[in-house]
Amino acid sequence: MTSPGRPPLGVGLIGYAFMGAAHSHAWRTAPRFFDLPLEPRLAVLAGRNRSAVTEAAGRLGWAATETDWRQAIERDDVDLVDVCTPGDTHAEIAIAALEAGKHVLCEKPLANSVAEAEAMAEAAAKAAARGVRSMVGFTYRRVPAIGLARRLVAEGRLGEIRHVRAQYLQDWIADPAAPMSWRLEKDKAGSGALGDIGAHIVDLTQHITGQALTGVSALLETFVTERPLPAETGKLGGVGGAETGQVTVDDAAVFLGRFTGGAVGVFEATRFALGRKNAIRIEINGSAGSLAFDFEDMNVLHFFDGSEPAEVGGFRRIVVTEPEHPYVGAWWPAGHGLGYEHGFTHQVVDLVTAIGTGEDPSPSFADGLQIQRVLDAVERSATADSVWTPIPR
Ligand code: SOE
Repeated sequence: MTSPGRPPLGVGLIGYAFMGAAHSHAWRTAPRFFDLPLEPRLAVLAGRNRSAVTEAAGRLGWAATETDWRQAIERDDVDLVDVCTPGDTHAEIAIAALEAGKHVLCEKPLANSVAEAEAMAEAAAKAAARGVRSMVGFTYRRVPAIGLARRLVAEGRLGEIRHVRAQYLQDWIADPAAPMSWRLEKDKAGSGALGDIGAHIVDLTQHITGQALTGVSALLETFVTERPLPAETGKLGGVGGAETGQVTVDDAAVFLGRFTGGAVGVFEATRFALGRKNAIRIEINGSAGSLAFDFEDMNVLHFFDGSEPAEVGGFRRIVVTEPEHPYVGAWWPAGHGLGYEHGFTHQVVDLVTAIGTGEDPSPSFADGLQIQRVLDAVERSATADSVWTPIPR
């Protein structure tokens, strides 16, 4: 439902690749399905290449373009800056926007280092005192089945949480001929599978359980250290040319963790799980029940209720498409299902609602900083000799 009578919220989006397209869709769609306190306006799209940003703005529905993000932030028709650039520019753009009094949505992971994330969280706290809001884009929190999982844990249906098992599995660089991308350069991305997709399962498991990780023991691996430079730029993947470049990030991250409530966790993030395209698998076992989720079947949550008699007990396959489920009431009749893009739309809904009602959105930059500290601890653990115990031959 569009709400033209509502006060406008001018949005400036920085970046127009994969995430920029997903965010554009969300900004356009959210007010058409949800009753928002403010009316998002797709004011300006910013990117360095004039012809590419002009083409993207036309395709994605933006009213104007800028080739310098600073100009976008300064515009009077921009109230909120949405940062969809590689991680090495998050801190500079987000802090400048907050200081200019603009609300900020920043893609995950929040930054490329703890120091940057600390500066961002500090800027966000100062801005919040002036009513300027900020949020980090851990969109999978907004998948209805994940919302239901969190609700079941909060209601005590799982009892005391003992095991957390989480995997984020992709395969888009499993082929050594897959070309270089900014996601494989430490300077630009901060880390590899760890920050790009591992950050999501850190956020999701903490969000569902309501517990924070207190420590980790990790290993990181880079399977392919040199790749062809891209012959053409694409979304993910693309075609490689004759020249090669160095991969400077991890291809896979594997770690153990402990949670504040006493649960133990096992985490795995890789872009080498051949055949797995975007599998986010989470299983949680508590003293009273268990739940399991896989993003490749994202409209389903498996729930085991330990109080049921053994003869009829078993994992229940809940199809999370009922109007009672988080976010679902605004969409289609039961059974019709949602997709990847809906998480981004729900993110816009929650952010605009928080801004309109004067509340701090979640996950905050402080939450993003906490996750950055987990990523940093994983990297430090993986390089510390003490965590690896060789087996004598
Ligand atoms: C690439 O691995 C990527 O686009 C991540 O950066 C996103 O966060 C995830 O949603 C899909 O995969």
